[in-house]
Amino acid sequence: SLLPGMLYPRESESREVKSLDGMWDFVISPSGDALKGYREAWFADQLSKVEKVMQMPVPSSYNDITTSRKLRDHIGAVWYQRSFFVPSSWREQRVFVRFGSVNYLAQVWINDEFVTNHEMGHLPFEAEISSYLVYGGKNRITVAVDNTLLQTSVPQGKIIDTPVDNGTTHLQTYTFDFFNYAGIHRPVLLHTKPRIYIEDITVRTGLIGDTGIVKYIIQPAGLQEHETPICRVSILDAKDILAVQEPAYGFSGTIKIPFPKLWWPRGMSPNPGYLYTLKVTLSVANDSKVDVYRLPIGIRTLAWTNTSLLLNDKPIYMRGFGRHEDSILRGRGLDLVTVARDHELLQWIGANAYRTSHYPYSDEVLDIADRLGFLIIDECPSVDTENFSPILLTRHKDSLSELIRRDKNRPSVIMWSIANEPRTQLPEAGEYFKQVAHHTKALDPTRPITIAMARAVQEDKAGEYLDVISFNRYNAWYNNPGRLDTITSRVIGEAEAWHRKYNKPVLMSEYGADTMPGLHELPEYVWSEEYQKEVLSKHFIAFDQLRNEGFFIGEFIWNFADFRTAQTYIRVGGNRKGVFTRDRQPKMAAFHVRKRYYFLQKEL
Ligand code: GCB
Repeated sequence: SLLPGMLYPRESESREVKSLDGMWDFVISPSGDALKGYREAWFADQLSKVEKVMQMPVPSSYNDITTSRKLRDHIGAVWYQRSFFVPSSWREQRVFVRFGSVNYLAQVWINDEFVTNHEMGHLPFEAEISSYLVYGGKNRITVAVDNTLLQTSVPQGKIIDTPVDNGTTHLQTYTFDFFNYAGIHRPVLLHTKPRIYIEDITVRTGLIGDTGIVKYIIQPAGLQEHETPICRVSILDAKDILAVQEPAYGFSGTIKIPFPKLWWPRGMSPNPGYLYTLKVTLSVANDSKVDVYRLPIGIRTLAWTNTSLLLNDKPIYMRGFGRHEDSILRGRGLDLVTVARDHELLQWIGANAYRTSHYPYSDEVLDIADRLGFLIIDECPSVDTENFSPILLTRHKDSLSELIRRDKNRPSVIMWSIANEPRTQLPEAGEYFKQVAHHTKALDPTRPITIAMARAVQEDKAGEYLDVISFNRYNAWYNNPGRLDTITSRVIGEAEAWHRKYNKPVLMSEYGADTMPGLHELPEYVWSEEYQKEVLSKHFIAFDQLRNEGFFIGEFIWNFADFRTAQTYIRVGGNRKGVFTRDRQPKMAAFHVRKRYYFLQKEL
């Protein structure tokens, strides 16, 4: 890939990590004068000297923390700033700053200097800042964050002028069904690397007979032409014991592990999610500094046919959810308590899979998925894609380049979702998705690709470029609300039609019903807990029949938990299709889903 590496900052004997999370100074740029901060160069001095600042926690979305409607619904730039100290000893190192995610546009200054910018939420970026720092002294970091979505951003939105009581105002509109939370959403980490360092690692694993195969490629950085590097790679098991006695040498190579412990998903092994550690050591002759990086890896194979997805040569059936990174007050900000609770609930309910709808989830979330053995459909941030243009195509491809660069080594990631509910009926959609698909395949031929489809089978123009067909459909909700008697035959009919048209494996990536916890009614009536349970049940009947037909590979309820959306009269505090509430307690249907998911686990 043409992008530099994006290895997660991990401490080692050669690397230090220092978190900049915590309270930052925060200012909203005035709505009448969006450029004020830039004009007055707010980054060039202490923000609190020129503006009235408030304290804003990082990581978090800024929207739901205060009582201000203006801040919740703000469009345009906000400014974050804090100070930090850098020890003198770091002068011998390279220093980087890494943002896990800033939504949507970020510009970063260190002291008076502009150091980097990044467009797109939910994906990390970093910059070397060695030459901007004061060593053994105080430094300042300033970040301007702009949440504006346009027709050329990923995802797309529109800014419209609209009349209000005292004139007109700009309004951000978007068609996707989740609140456009903004801010510094994931950790901000300072980290050091030696002068010569390991920039990237790519690992592919396989199995030949009883031998595990680990192929690796190391990308070094900082080497001078006359220097002779020594790159040494070894593999440790989960107990930190060498899995193979002899290390491998060189920037690329193959390591063979006899009788490896394979990475299995939940339910297919008593010990799912087994991880080894790939330990890489890089040094050069006559330089005492050695860089060390430890990457968790899982040994597994992945293959697919026109009817199934095979992990370690066994067909897999996925039972899970579409989810969101969303929680009360924090919005889309990384919250480890919520992350831990979600994975407890996913285990309690017997799920083995989820889709990172509708954007890449944090490194921290995927670390848990790797470790617990969840199967992940990893989705890029393109949702409701329309008005296809060359610039949109470029950004869309960029989103996949950045996603694959970040997640390529993860055993849990078994599929790339290159879009959610794009307008695939449009004539331009065919060529557009052909290009996105080719781009994705060129970056990673080892995983199948899919789109969560919303349009009708007959009119679709994108399916031929995919490996797996996923479809979202709301029978007895948006289509025929209240008509539970329409679900089973329609789901079966649609899944069969997709398979007939494209001869590829099919899964249902969304289905469900909005449900107010505590609302009960018999016979079942829309929005009641009984109705949600029955909608799911009718789908289960369809899935059981489809599984006998041999091409159906997974069922994903929409949604794991209730989540916040833009304000509209079809949403009560947000989307209520969760099987769990927004504060992560079960609705009635959760117990019902649990019975099915455990039954499926036993059967497989
Ligand atoms: C969909 C979308 C999802 C929505 C869901 C709904 O098809 O993919 O983002 O939240 O429907 O509940 O309307």
